[in-house]
This record gives sequence, structure tokens and C-alpha cells, in this order.
Amino acid sequence: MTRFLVIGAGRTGLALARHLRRSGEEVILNDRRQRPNPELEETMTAWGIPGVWGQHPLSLVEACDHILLSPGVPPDLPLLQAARIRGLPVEGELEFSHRLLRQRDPGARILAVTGTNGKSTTTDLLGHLLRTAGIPSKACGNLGIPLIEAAEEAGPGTVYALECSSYQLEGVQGFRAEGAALLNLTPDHLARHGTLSAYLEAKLRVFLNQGEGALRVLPASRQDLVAQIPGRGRTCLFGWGHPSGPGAWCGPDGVLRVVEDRPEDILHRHELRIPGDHNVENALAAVLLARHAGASLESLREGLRGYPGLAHRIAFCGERNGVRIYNDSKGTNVDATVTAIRALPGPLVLLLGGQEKGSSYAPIREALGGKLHCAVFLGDAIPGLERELGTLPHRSIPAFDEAVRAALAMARPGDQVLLSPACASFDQFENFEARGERFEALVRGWVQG
Ligand code: UMA
Repeated sequence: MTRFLVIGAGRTGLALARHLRRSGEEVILNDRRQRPNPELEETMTAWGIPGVWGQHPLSLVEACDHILLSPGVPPDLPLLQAARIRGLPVEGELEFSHRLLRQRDPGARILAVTGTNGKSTTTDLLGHLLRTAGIPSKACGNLGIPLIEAAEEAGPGTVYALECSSYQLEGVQGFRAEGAALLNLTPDHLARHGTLSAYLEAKLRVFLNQGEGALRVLPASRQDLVAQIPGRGRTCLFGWGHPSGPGAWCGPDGVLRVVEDRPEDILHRHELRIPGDHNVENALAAVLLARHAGASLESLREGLRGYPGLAHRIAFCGERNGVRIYNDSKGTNVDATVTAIRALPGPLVLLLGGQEKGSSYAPIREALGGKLHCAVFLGDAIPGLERELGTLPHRSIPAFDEAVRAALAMARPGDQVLLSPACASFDQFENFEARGERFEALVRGWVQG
């Protein structure tokens, strides 16, 4: 029996610990939190998993033979350095779960998606396209379902649409995906990775160990990366303009096409329910991966037409008198709000605010250009929003419900009402999901008159 130490008692750590217990292994969960919440404590007791709380003591090295890290745990903790000196294996969750999956199901295929933005939507869309094509599949990973959990539920021969974060990819050695896509790359998570090149290096590990039959998908704008990519996959590009080789393209006529031997039309971008140029790019990347798994063009058309998008991400949630309403409660930072603004044609009634995150709102003014009908500032962020965006047409209404009702009331036919707060939700809600659900409930009431 191996004695495992799992560091990080979040969703991933708990899934790993449960899996190990099920397989008859010993496992200790360790977390820097002072104590588990009652629900977690109950689960751990039921599964016979002891916990060490409050720090990552060096003495734990004596108590285990193998260490597994949850994605949010940095690989340079002193405890891990001590473990490496002693020769103990230290692995991230993705490396471990991948190896286990390959052992259990040699017919499994992995289609991995990484990038700075759009990973979750692309992975979820890919899962939807595979299902529409009748291919047994699971969408999982950074999306919210750890690979190990998905693998336990899946039958043999499943295709895994796997969202991979840089945290998960950092340090993988044996990981291999039959198809992998890098969507885009802008600076993020620099506190963990140190430099942009270290972040890029982590992301490019998504292509590690790919053989000649594997597919690698890159944005046409980043062909420069081909030289840096490990593995030997077949490269397909996605992007804008006339097709310039194998890949998927959105032409000047707005038609999405896939190019294998010759260009074939898929559909017009207006037929997508997910708005914005960024979602056209996500769709192109998902199409290439789904084709690689065997999805027909007809099933791709049907899947793309029917895909509603992820909840709380620029999600269309109602229309009345020519006013269309979108929930982007997941837009908890300025970058996300800028993306949502760019995705909609305007005029916009824009709900902004909540708990401040400390970054400048200036990019929002720039993204709005001439699109704004009126902004509604809400929550704790009102003073900051007024300071930076106060010269825009706006009203300030602290309470969420009242702010939403005012936004709906002031919208004119042709407007879009967009909740994309650029702020966390914690001043008035438990999380962004609760904020989005409240918004959609208010919108439903208004749509029904
Ligand atoms: N912890 C420690 N020591 C540390 C750091 C964290 O003990 O030094 C503990 C925390 O106290 C906490 C636990 O680790 O109790 C949390 O573990 P985790 O951060 O690995 O989070 P999980 O709940 O397991 O969720 C992770 C991903 N989180 C991160 O990568 C930070 C989730 O992605 C993912 O959905 C989930 O696994 C399932 O795969 C979230 C995320 O924010 C959405 N990802 C980042 C992103 O998308 O930008 C990378």
C-alpha cells in the first residue's frame, strides 16, 4: 500500500483522495486553511481521510511515499523541496490522473484545450459538439470537474474534452493529448509563473508527447509558436480571412469554413448563439478538435446552431420590445467586461459594480467607444466607478435589484442590457452564480411583463 499525501483540500484534492481510498490506498489531505468546513469534515470522516490543517509542515515528508498537488498549490513549497531531496515522487493532479486514465482505458482519447481566455467555453462547446455527433464524451478539467472524477464516471473509449490551465500543465511529463488546442495567450497568472515565457512554456506542454497522428491547433496569428512546440502533431490553424491552409477560418463574408482537402462551408457566424469575435475563434478551434474525433460536418452545424453558451458568460437571457438582455455575471474583472462589451453591437445599458478588485476601469471607457446608452453603477464599487467613469452617462443605485430594474426600465428598443460587473459579487451575493441567477430571475419577471 502506498501512503499518499494530497495537498490542497478543494474540489480536486478531495476527488483525488476519494479515488485513492476507493483503490485501497492510505491518504492524508493537507491544506493551509485553518480547518475544514463541516461538510468537508463529514466527507473526510466518512471516507477515512485524515487531515492536516493550517500549514504545510516539513514533517509530513516522513508520513508519505508519494505527493499529489492540487492545481492551485505552487510546486515550490518548502515541503515539496524537502520531499524531492528525499527522492519522493511529487506530481500534479493532471499528470497523475492522466496516467491512471491511460492505464484503465487504453481506448480513451483526450482533446485538450488551453489558452488565456475562452478555455471553458471552447471545452464546453467541444463536449456539446461531440455529444451532438453521438460520440461518447465528457467535458472536464479546469472547467470544474477534475479529470479523475470524469474518468470514474465514463465508460471505455470516451473522448475527454479537457480544459487545461497553466497550473495543471506546469511540470507534466507523460501527459499526452490526441488533439490539443492553444486558443490565445496574454499575460496572466504571472505571480505563479514568474515570467510570460514560463507561462507560455507551461501552456505549450499541452502538446507534449504528441505523435504523428495527433492534432495540434493554433491561432493563425501565432504561427511563430510552431517552432517552440514539443511533439510531432499535424498542425491546423484557425483564424480570420481567406483560408491559408488546413484549418478553420471565418471569411470576410462571415462564413465559418473548415479546410481539409478543400474548403467546406459550415455556417454563417450569425447562426451562432454565442456572440462576439472571440466566440467565433472558440467555435473554430472546437470544430477542428471535434472533426479530429470524427464529428461530421452536418453534426457540427447542428451542434453550433444549438449551443447556448456557458451560464453567466454573455448568456442571452431574454427579450422584450426589441430589448435583448445578457447575463455576464462571470465578468468579474475589467478584461472580461471589455470582452463582453466588444461582443455586443450596442447601444448598451451596462450594469457595472459589486465588490472592487482594485484595477483601473479605464479600459471599459475605451471599449465602449460610442456604444453606451447609459451605465448603471451598483454596489460597493460606486465611488471607484464614479471617480473613473463618472463622466459617462450613468446612474448610481447601490442595491442590486433596484439597479437591475432601473436598467431594464431605461432600455429603448434596439438596446442590449448587459450585466458585466467588472467586480466580484461578494458585497451582495455568495458568488457570481448567485448574482447571475438573481439577475435572470428579475429579467424573467420583466419579460413576462
Ligand atoms: N491551498 C493550499 N496551499 C496552497 C494553495 C492552496 O493548501 O499553497 C488549498 C486552498 O486552501 C484550498 C485548496 O488548496 O482549500 C484549493 O485547491 P485548488 O486551488 O487547486 O482548487 P480546486 O478547488 O481543486 O479547483 C481546481 C482549479 N483551481 C485552481 O486552479 C486555482 C479550478 O479552476 C478547477 O475548476 C478545479 O480544480 C477542477 O479541475 C478554477 C480556476 O480559477 C476555476 N482556475 C484558474 C483559471 O482558470 O485561471 C487556473
